[in-house]
Amino acid sequence: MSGRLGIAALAGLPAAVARPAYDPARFGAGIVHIGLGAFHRAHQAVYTDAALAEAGGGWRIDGISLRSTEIADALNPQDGLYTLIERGEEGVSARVIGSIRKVIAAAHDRQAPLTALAAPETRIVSLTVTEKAYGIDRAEGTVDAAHPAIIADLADPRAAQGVLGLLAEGLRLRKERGLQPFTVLCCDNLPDNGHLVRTGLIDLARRLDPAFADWIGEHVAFPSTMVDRITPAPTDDTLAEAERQLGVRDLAAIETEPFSQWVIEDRFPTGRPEWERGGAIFVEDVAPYEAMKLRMLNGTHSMIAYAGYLSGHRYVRDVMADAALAKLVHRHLKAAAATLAPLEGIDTGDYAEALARRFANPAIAHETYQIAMDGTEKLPQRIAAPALHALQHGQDLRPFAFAVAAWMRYCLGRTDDGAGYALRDPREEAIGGALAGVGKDARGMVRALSALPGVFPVELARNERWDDFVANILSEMLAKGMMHAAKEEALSAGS
Ligand code: CS2
Repeated sequence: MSGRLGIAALAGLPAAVARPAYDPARFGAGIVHIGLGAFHRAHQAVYTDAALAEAGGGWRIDGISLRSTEIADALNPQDGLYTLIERGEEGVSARVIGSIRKVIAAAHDRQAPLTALAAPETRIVSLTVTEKAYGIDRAEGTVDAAHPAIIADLADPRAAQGVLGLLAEGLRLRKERGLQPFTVLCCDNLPDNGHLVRTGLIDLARRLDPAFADWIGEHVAFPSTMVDRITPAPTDDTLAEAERQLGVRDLAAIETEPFSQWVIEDRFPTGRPEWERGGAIFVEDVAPYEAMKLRMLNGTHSMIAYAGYLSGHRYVRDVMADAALAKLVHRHLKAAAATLAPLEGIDTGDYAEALARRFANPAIAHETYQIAMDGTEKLPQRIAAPALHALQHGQDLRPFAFAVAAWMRYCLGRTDDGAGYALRDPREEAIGGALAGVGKDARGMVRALSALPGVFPVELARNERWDDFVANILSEMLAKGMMHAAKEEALSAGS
C-alpha cells in the first residue's frame, strides 16, 4: 500500500494499528493549543483523544504554531491525524490520534491565531511553548520588559504575536464581544505554572489597561498542571517506523514511552473534556506533584544531559548504562526526594526507581543534547530550588553542586576532545560575556555564571560551602575531563 495518512486511509490500516474509536469529523473544537510540538501530541492530545472516544463533546483541538510551519504543513493534509508510536520494553505499538482538528501556522496567516482565540466555541487555551517563550521574569512575577515578544506586543497589542500578548488580545476581543473568557491551561514544566502565567498575563494587561487587568484577575481561571511523558524529538526513524506499522506515510508521527501522567487542578469554569477517561488525575493543588516531578525527573534529567553529553553519551539510556553515571543518577534522585514535602499515597523511593527504569528504557532514543538546551531557563526550578532547600535544611548539597558544575562545564561549548557545539540557550550571549576573560579557572567561572541574574538564588550563590563544592567539582571536570571526574565523584558517593 502507498499513500498518506488521513481520514480516507483509516479504513485500510492494518488491524494492529489502533485508531480513533469515534468519527473525528463529528466533533467541533473547544480547545486552542499553542505550541504543537511532539510533547503535546504525545500527551494532552492523547488524553483528549481518549476523552472524545469515551465521552464525546466539542473538544477537539485547533493548534497554533507560533513560528514554524512544519507541523501545519505535515498535519493539515492528513486531516489532523498522526501516529503515536509507543516504545516500551515489551515492544512497539502504533495508535492513530484524532483529537487535532487543524493547525494554524502564524507564519502563514498572522490574523488566524487571534480569530481562533476569539471564536465563540473556544473554551480552553492550553500551552506548551517551553519556559523561555512566556517572557515572564519569574523572580519578580512580572513580564520581562527586555523579552522581544513582550516589547513587540506592548508596542502593538492588537497585532500581538507572543504568547502572553496573544492571550491578552484574545481575552480582550472576547470581552468586547460579550463572550465568556477561556480558561488558560499551562502545560509547561514550570513550578505553579497556572499561577505564574496568571501573574505574567495580568502584569502585561495592567501595562495596557488596568481595568482589563482587573477583569482578567476576576474572570479567568488558570489551573496548574503537572505534565509528564518522555518524548524525544521525532527523527527519520520515527517516520519510517510509522510507515512500517501503517503501510502509509505519516509526516507527523511521533514516538514516546508507555508511561504518561497528567495531574490537573479542576478549575474549568467554561467546562473541560473528560480527560480522566484517559487517566488524568484531578486534584485540589498540583504544586507538590509539580515539585516532585521537576526536582526528581527534570532535575536528574538535566544532570544526565550535561554530565552525559560531555562524557560522550548521545542518549539518556547510554548514561544509564554507564555504571558511574547511573550511580550519580540514583544519588541525585535521592537528594532531590529529600527536599520534598511528603505527598499522601506517594513513595518517593518507588518513584525514583520507576524514573531510573524509564531513563534506562532501551527502546527510547532520547538525546542528552536535546535536554541540555535552555539551561538557564531550566536550572532554577530543577536544581537551584532543591539545592537551596537542602542548604536551609542541612541536607546533602553535593549532588546539586555536581549538576551545576556539569552545566557550567557545558557552558564552555566545547567537549573534552575539543569539538564545539551550540549551547542553544536564550542567554547564550550573556553566558559568553560572563565567561570571557575568565578562561578555564573554575572559581572564576563559578563566580561569573552564578552572577547571571535569576538563575541561582543569592542565598545559595553566596554560600561558601556551596561555592566550594561547585568550584572543586568543576575544577576536577576541567582538569581530568568529565568522564573521569564523574567516575571519581561516583567512587566518593558511597553506596
Ligand atoms: C526534559 C523534559 O528536555 C527536557 O528538559 O527534561 O522534556 C522531560 O522529558 C519531560 O518533562 C518528561 O515529562
